Amino acid sequence: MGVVNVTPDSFSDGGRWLEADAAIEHGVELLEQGADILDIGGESTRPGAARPSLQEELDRVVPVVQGLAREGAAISIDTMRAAVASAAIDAGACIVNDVSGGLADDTMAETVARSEAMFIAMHWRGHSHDMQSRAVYDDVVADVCRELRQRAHDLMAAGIPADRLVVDPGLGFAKTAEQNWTLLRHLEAFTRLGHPLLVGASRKSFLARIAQRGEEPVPAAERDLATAAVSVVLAQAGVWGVRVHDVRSTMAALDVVAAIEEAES
Ligand code: PMM
Repeated sequence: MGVVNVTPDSFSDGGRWLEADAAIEHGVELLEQGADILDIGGESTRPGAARPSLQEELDRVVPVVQGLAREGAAISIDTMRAAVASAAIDAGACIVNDVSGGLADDTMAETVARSEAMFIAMHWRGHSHDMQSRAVYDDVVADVCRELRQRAHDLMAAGIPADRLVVDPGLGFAKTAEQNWTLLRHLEAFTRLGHPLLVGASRKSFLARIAQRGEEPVPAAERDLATAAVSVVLAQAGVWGVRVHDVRSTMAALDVVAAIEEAES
């Protein structure tokens, strides 16, 4: 899954169209590099980020979904708003990726249930402005598993069939760096939940110490090698999907895993 973030800093009309065109071009590039799914998002979930209005989010993502659906891409819409999910499905999206797992908007589950879209439910404990204060667990693996199992149960009770539900442990969302590593060490606990598993580690701040050689943390744009290494671990654990910004490096990593799996035993 390749990430297409449409989160511009300026909102002039001209700028908006340029942003959409640039996002579509970027999405096409990710498809050429081997992405199976494009994840289009119009809201930044970085700690401290302000939420866009509903209208702003719609204006950002709908033209990009339409443009990339026309290219034949399988589109996932990364949103916490049912109205955005619904508009994106109408525009050609077949997956709704909700970092709140349906908790941020209580009409999300029924909206997805009424459609034919798949739903990705990520583990979430609250909006990004104060989420790191919620990174408190007795046992991070057991607690995240229990909360995700409960979420999957509630989403299925709201009408989303089990075979349309993907779960995600939500690396970096109300988790410290150490907790992210612990979750990656215990991926089997999540594959055992009985749903396909998606994991998003790409360029996250817990990777800032990987290959760090001086005082300075490794900047986000230089974390793709570490991300690709995590993709190897995820593929070997049998996940359904990896959500990454740089598709080329992760494709190389996944090709290595596939070549080893196909080699004579
Ligand atoms: N991470 C981000 C955004 N959306 N969706 C899922 N399912 N899982 C994630 O881990 C996830 C996500 C934040 O990453 P970005 O802002 O760097 O794209």
